[in-house]
Amino acid sequence: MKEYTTDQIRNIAMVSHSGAGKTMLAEAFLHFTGATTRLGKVEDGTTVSDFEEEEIRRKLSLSTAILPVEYRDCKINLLDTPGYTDFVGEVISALRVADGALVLIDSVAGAEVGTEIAWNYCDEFKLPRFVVINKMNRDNANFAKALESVREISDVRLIPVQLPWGEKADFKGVIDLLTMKAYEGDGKSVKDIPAELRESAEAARMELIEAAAEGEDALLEKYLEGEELSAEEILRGLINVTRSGAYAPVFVSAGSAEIGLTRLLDAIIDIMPSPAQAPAATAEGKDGPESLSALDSGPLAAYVWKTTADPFVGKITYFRVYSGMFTSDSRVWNQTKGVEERIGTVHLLRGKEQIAVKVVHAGDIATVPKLSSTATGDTLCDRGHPVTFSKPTYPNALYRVAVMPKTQADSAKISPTLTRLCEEDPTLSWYNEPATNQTILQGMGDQHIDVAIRKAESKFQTSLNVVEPRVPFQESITKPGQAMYRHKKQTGGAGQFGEVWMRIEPLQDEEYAFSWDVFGGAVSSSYQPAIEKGIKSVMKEGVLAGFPLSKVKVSVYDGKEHPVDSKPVAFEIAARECFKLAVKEAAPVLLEPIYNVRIVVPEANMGDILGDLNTRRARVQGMDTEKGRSVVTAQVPLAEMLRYTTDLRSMTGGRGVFTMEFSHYEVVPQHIANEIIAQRQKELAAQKEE
Ligand SMILES: Nc1nc2c(ncn2[C@@H]2O[C@H](COP(=O)(O)OP(=O)(O)OP(=O)(O)O)[C@@H](O)[C@H]2O)c(=O)[nH]1
Ligand SMILES: [Mg+2]
Repeated sequence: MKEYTTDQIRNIAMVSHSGAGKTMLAEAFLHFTGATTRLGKVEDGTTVSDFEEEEIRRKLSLSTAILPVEYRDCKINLLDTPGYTDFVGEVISALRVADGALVLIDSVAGAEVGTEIAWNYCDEFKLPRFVVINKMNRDNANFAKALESVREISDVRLIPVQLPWGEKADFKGVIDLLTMKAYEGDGKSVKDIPAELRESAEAARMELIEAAAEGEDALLEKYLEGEELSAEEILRGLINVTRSGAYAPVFVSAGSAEIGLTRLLDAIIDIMPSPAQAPAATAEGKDGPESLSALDSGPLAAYVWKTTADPFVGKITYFRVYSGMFTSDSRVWNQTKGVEERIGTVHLLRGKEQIAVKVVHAGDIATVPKLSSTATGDTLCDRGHPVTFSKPTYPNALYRVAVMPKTQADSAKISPTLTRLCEEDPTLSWYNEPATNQTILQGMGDQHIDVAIRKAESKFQTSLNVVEPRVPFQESITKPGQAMYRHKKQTGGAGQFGEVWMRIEPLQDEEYAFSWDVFGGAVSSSYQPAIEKGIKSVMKEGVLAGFPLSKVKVSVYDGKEHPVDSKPVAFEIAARECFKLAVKEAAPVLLEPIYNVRIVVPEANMGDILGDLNTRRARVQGMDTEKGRSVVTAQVPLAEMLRYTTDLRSMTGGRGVFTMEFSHYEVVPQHIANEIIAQRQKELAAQKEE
């Protein structure tokens, strides 16, 4: 690949609902521009973008691929993101480093849930965007209807710069309103606009000019005075209104038929900003926020937006250079980690193909293998000019499973494997849940987890079984209690003696508090650590049903010791038993985690959703409508939400989405608590027998 400098680069993320044709359109661009000799197909697993084993198997994208399209002496770094909502983390990471976005719309389905999610993220990152009504060759393709459906979800005004030349099987090409020409097929053959389309094209061009005129005061004046705007002026106006986010220009295409390619590529190069034209990046410098322009001569500053781990290729770090030049065989400073990294050979990627380069110019996106400490979200820079870029916020996990090793050999690998998988993916995480003694893997949905489990197997040879996670219940007390316990073993051999008196009471915010209130030396304070150890072992294991105790204050206020037989272990046992008795006195209860849940569904589903929430012990907090969709906020016990991702999808045909985050712990209603306790005691008894 040729070397491209900042002005010749465009970083464009392709986003949409799953299946709108991003991967296929990118494939068409690559084929059209000669990067490939043959047009791959998603169905056959032969596209440049979907090269991972799981992508080929599932026939859809699971992670963002970089597809540089070389055209008109420029390089467009297309970031082909996955549309399936489980993989939204990939979309967020790509948008973080893009300077513009193509939002693809299936001409039959129109705007869908995934479109709206992607659209909102484009808003969040303030990205200029194009709307591409794609798959115009499909049987029920309808340009006008698809466009209208996007208007419904968009605060940005939409302005067609193209009209379809035919629809469905007759989709021949595009009518371009900037040049007022008809572009047949991929666009190489340029014709006059067919007579029957002239009138509608004229009308649409008037609207386009009006929108473009808004881009500059002088243009607007000229326009209002009835003067004609030149082609150059119209383009200039359009550039301004697009980059400011006032308008999103609309295009038409059919990737699989390679229709509508040239003028869309032209528009990306002409209208979308180069890294130098995009708003300067800001990073946190030594003396506060610092603005970094995409200049080769600036201090080095690069943001790591993606990391992949592979046992064969090793770790690959994806970065975007915001300022300065990134060179092979150099050293850079990782400001986030505070370490220096040795840089080997830097690569540009085209799908899975790695192209070694000596230098990456400001604004470009590239990769480097085998960095030891660098992770996604880190900033790489000059040691002498340290800066830190901000990391985007990723959604909280919605779906949890408990994972267990299939064999003994897997058991040793589980923790390093999970750690490496989670390093790759900011929306995937794992932890050991002490309350249930399970290893929890959490992500965005069942497919997300499924892909992770398969990767563990194929990439890291770690086989995992998946089970439904237990809810991390806790135990606590609701009133003060007290008890005494004497531990005495004084027959034969060395004796044991310890006696402890304690009072306990519920705490509000703190997990645990201890006070030593023994007066007159009834128990010497050297036994305090042993006594606390006894209490803490019960705090960990609970009294009711084996769940950890929380929010308890313990005061040890009396006891007795024996000059010879008292020893730490005796006091530890006494304290443990005494504490158990005190807890039983203090009206113990089971607590469960409650989550704040926000559900967004089509209005038609609202009744079903509320009815269903009722069966989940939810407390509905509010109902609202937002862009024609219903929003419900509620507090729901986690125990009732374990499979909500799947349930909501089936209730709404995939059109419902939700987010949830931990709120607090709350007492479990008695009849439910009884069931849980009985069940848990059975399990604990079974474990003991084993
Ligand atoms: N008729 C028609 N089908 C298309 C077109 N583009 C893509 N397809 C088909 O639509 C399906 C989805 O295409 P993809 O390119 O994988 O869509 P995507 O947007 O990348 O989907 P995700 O990776 O899941 O986000 C595939 O079966 C394609 O063959 C098109 O222009 N016309
Ligand atoms: Mg795809």
